[in-house]
Amino acid sequence: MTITSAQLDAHWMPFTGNRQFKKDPRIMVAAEGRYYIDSNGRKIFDGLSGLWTCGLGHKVTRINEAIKEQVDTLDFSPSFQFGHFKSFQLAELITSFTPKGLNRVFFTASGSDAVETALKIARAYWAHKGLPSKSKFIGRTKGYHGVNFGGLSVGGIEANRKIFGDLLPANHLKETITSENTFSKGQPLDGGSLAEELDGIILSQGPENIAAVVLEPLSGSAGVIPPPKGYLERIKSICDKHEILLIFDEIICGLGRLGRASGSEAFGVVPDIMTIAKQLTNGVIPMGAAIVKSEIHDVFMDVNTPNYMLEFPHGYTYSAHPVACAAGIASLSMLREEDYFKRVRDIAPYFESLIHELKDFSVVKDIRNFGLAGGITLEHYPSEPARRPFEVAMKMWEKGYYVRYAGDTIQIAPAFSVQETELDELFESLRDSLS
Ligand code: PXG
Repeated sequence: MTITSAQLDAHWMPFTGNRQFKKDPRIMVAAEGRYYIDSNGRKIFDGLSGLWTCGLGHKVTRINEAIKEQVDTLDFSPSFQFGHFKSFQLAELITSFTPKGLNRVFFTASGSDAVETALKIARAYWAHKGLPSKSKFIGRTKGYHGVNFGGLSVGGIEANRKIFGDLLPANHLKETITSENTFSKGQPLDGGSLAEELDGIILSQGPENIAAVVLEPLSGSAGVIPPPKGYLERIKSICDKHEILLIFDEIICGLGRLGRASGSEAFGVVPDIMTIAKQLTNGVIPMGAAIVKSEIHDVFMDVNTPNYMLEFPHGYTYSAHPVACAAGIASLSMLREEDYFKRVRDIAPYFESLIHELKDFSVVKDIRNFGLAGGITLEHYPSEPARRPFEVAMKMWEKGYYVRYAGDTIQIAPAFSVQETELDELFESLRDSLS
């Protein structure tokens, strides 16, 4: 099969240099296990598990069978006012992966929707508690929380925000990469005290005006930035002191990438609200969720209105889509039954040792890793930070590797079943591409 120029013109691609892509398209036609096949019949190693989605690999029989059975049984069910069994099964299953206390699941259609849902729950929670002025948010520089207006507001990647005009009121903590903690393996020892800045921001804005702090426990899209030791613990205690909710955006961190069920578990800090997506269905069908503590949920239910009235005027046509639920149940069941979190923890030290061997290249300015996630910051060409990662990723593509290039970083996040020999070859190719 080929692609025509009219077809290329018709599709405006997301987060893509469309002009470059359409001159030299990179088209996937099939996928199995840890590999894609491209339109030239080449086998391509999937170095980012799709888009951090497919930790279980591609063409997973159990997930595909569940989907086929679901479309043949109940292909769609109205998400409002009527239910189907699988959403309740999946919700209960999700709560067996989340920290104790986070046990009410609101389904969404994507990660961005999950973030918007979490922000709306936070504001509405305070309004129900008689504190409607608690409406501002605090995010972090380099944070990524999707592309809708709320997520953009708390997000801290300037390039994603600047052309879209007024956003929600939000302040941003500093990023946690410092000159002292570059090339850290896992959680940096330096930088935990950066969390103290939160206290000052809260006092300057007034705690009575702040709904929530929103963070990725480990920043993913910004290039894999693990939290310094002690950082998240301090953030949590400052939030508690000022009665501000803590939202962990676990869309990349959750469900195995860090070798645990969540970033919360990996780093030992429990938020009030958590968002997940991506690995929830192994990326096969779009789905996200916001999971909240029952105390938060109960405030919504504890209202003096007739019980047929809505408690939370929010939801998506595709919330808890039955086909996504079927994929989610299969995906989560496999993660648990086949002990993939342990598999990630077992291979992570090998991944860590290989990625840090790239330190000797003069263009490599920092390397960060945790679990099966790695980020490499490359030296900028003058005023062109994104060019070198693009060039390196294109060399990798020529060699049969898909790795992600974003901002001034290369990101690597292979499937949970990745073999040591595959990592050897991937990093060997990366060494060649950096030379
Ligand atoms: N929050 C986080 C932490 C994410 O990583 C979203 C929200 C938004 O999810 P949706 O499903 O609306 O895209 C994400 C998505 C990358 C990359 O390579 C990361 C994402 C999306 C695309 C690329 O880093 N993360």
